[in-house]
Amino acid sequence: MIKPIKKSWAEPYKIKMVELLKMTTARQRKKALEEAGYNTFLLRSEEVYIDLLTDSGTSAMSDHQWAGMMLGDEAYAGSRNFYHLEEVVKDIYGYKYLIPTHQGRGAENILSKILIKKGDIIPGNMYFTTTRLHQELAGGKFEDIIIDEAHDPENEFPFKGNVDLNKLEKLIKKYGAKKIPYVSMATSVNMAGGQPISMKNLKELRAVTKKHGIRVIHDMTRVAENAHFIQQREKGYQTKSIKEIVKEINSYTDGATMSAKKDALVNIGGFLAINDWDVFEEARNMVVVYEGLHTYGGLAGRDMEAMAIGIGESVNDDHMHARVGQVVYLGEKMMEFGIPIVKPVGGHGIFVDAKKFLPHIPQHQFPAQTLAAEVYLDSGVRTMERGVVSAGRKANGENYFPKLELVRFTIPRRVYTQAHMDVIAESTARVFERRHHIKGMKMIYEPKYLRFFQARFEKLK
Ligand code: PM9
Repeated sequence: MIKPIKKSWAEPYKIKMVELLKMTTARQRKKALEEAGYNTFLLRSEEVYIDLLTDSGTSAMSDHQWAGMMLGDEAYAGSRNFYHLEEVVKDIYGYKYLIPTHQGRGAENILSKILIKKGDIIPGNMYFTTTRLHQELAGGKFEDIIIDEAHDPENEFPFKGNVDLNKLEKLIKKYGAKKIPYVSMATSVNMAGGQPISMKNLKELRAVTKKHGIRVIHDMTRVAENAHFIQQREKGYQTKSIKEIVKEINSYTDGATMSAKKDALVNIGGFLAINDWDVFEEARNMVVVYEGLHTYGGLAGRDMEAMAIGIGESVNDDHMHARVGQVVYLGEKMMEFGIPIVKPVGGHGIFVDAKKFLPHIPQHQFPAQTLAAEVYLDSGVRTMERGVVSAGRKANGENYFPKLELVRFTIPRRVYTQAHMDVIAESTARVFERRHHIKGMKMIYEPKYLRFFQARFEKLK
C-alpha cells in the first residue's frame, strides 16, 4: 500500500523585515556566562543567538499591528484605542469590564489586593511565580490542586492542566468556602509545560465552585493555545473554531488576568477583565494608584491598539495551527535525539526534564539552571530554568523543592524558522552527549523576591 504523503504545517505569513543576529564564539559565550553569574536572565540579548528565554513580549507583530501603532491616540484620558480594546475584549473574550495594566502582574496585584484577605486560601492548577507572589503579598496562601499527572513529565494524559476536584472539595471542607475568595485557574499551565485544561474539567470546576459560591478567576495568558488543544483533543470540539472555544472557556469564569505579551502578540501590555461591577469599580479606582488612569493603565494608546489587533490575530485557526506546529516540530526533533522532555508537548515551548538529563546532579545543586547554562555555552541558545530556583522559598524560609525540574525552551511567536528549530535540537543533543561530565552549581547571590530573575551562581569544581 502507498503511504499517504505527510501534510506539513507552515506559517500563514511571509517575512517582510529581518533583524540581524550576532554570532558568538565559544570563548565569548564562556565570558558572557561568567559575567552573568550563570543566570541566563543576566545575559545581554546581544550575546544570544536564538533567544528562547521566554515567549513573553517577544512575538513579531504583524503589519496590521504596526499600522495600528500609527493610530495611537495618546490622550491622557479616554483614548479611542482604549475603547477599541474594550470592544475586542467583550467581543472575543466575552468579559464585561476591562482595566488595562502595563502587563499581567499589574492585573494580578490589583486583583489580589481586592479579593484576598489575610489568611485566605487560593487553590489553583499549579502555581505561577508572579501570580503566587501577589497572592502571598496580599496575605493569602496558594494551594496546588492540579491533577497528579501534571507533576509527572512522562505521563501523556492529554489534559495535564486539569483541576483535581477532590483536592478542591477537601480544601473547601477543611477551610470553609468563606476562606476561599476564588479558584485561580490557568489555561495552558505554564509551569507544567504549557499543558491544557479540558472544557469538561472546566465545566465541572464551574459546577463545584458555583455550589459553594466561589469565584473562578482565569489566568488567560495563553488561552488561545489551550483552545487549540481542546480543538485537537476533546470530543465535540473538532468543528469549533479557536475563537468559539476561547469564548466558551471564558464563559465558565468570573474574570481574568491577562499578560497580553504572550497569546495577544504584543511586546507589552496586559489587563484585568471582570464581570462583577463591584470588583470592577474597586479595580478602576485602584488602577490609578498603581498603573495609571483607567483608560490607559500604564500603556500608550498605540500599545492598546496593537493589543486589540493582536487579540483578533491570536484566535485565528491557521495562526494557532502553525504556532503549536512549530513547537511540536522541535519536540519531535528533541525526542529523536533521546532528550527527555515533558510529554505531551505543550503550547509555548519544550520543557526538558533536567532531573532525567542530569540525574547525577541533586536538586539542591540546580540541575535545570546548570543545563540552561550548558546549552547557552554550546550554541548561544538562551533558555530558562523552571525548577527549584523559580519555585523560590516558602513563607518560613524553606526552599520549595518542586517535583518538576525543567529547562524551558520557549518559542516566541512568528519569530524563528524551522532551521532555527533544527539548530536548537542539535545543540541540546550535543550537551546530552557530554552530560556525564557536567557538574552542578551553587547559588552565591539570592534576591528576596522572584529570585530566578537576578540570582547568581558559581560552578562546582
Ligand atoms: N510569564 C514567562 O516567561 C514572563 C515572566 S516570568 C519569567 O512565562 C502567566 C501564566 C505567565 C506570566 C508571565 C504572568 C505574568 C502571569 N501568568 O510577565 O507580568 O506566564 O506580563 O505576566 C512569563 P507578566
